[in-house]
Amino acid sequence: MANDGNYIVYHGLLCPKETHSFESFKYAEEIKVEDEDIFTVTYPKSGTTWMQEIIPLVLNGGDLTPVQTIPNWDRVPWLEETRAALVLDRLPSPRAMVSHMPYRLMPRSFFPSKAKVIYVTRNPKDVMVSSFHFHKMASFLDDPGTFDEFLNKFLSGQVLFGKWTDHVKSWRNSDLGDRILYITYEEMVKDLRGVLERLSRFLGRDLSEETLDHVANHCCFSNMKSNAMSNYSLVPQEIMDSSKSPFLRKGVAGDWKNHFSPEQDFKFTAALKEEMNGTNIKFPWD
Ligand code: PPS
Repeated sequence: MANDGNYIVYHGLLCPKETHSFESFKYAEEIKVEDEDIFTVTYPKSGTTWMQEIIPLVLNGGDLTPVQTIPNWDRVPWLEETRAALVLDRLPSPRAMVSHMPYRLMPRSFFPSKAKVIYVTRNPKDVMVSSFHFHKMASFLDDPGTFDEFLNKFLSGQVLFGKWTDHVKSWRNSDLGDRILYITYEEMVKDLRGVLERLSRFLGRDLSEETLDHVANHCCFSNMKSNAMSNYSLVPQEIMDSSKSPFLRKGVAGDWKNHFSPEQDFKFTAALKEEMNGTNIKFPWD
């Protein structure tokens, strides 16, 4: 592990010092994972906050109390962040957590456990766009530079949690069998109700039609954007400045088309195709 300005480097991955420390990674490595634990794992900017809203509602039959009273970072905390040590032990069972960890860096006791994983993937072009705007509003991250400069950093993995392709391959190739459910952000945008049905089956919750409608309605972009427990407005402006770019920014699939030039699109597509070559992993945007 090393220090690099705003970041610490953990197993070659850049992570913000604002929220991560060497101790927090050690804590994550050593936590005792329970069989009932539920991890939502994402590469940054792929739908983490959305799942922090959805999972508690699916688990508790649509009761809005936690999502209206507990900030998302304490409601469904990050496994690897410094707050984990303060809040994980106080979570109700089953514990729901989020993580940006690649598969190999999950807690040691995760592998032999029966804990479940929901892995959310998003079109990497939209991930990059979302991340570019996030770097402009978050004072604890380096300035992203120009869009072209940031694109080069993204492709070379000099961004938070490393290369998108490494992250996705690590989880897509995991041997977790029916312990893992794969979802895409794009499916959530297109058919949140259908995703909720899959999720509730996966988590062993039998939700009524009314409850599914109620959860889908609560978790739409506009409702989450106005929920102070989920929109990061509780974070001081000097740390996250929503006047530069709101955290819940656009919430759509395909915004990359408003940012990429044809040359950038060509370069990005070619680089990813090469890295994903031979994996048989297919996505709705391919
Ligand atoms: S982070 O920093 O890794 O936790 O970010 P993450 O939450 O994974 O990703 C942020 C993007 O998810 C969008 N988002 C949503 N989209 C649609 N509907 C809902 N309800 C929703 N909630 C969060 C958020 O707007 C970010 O995407 P962009 O493209 O920047 O809008």
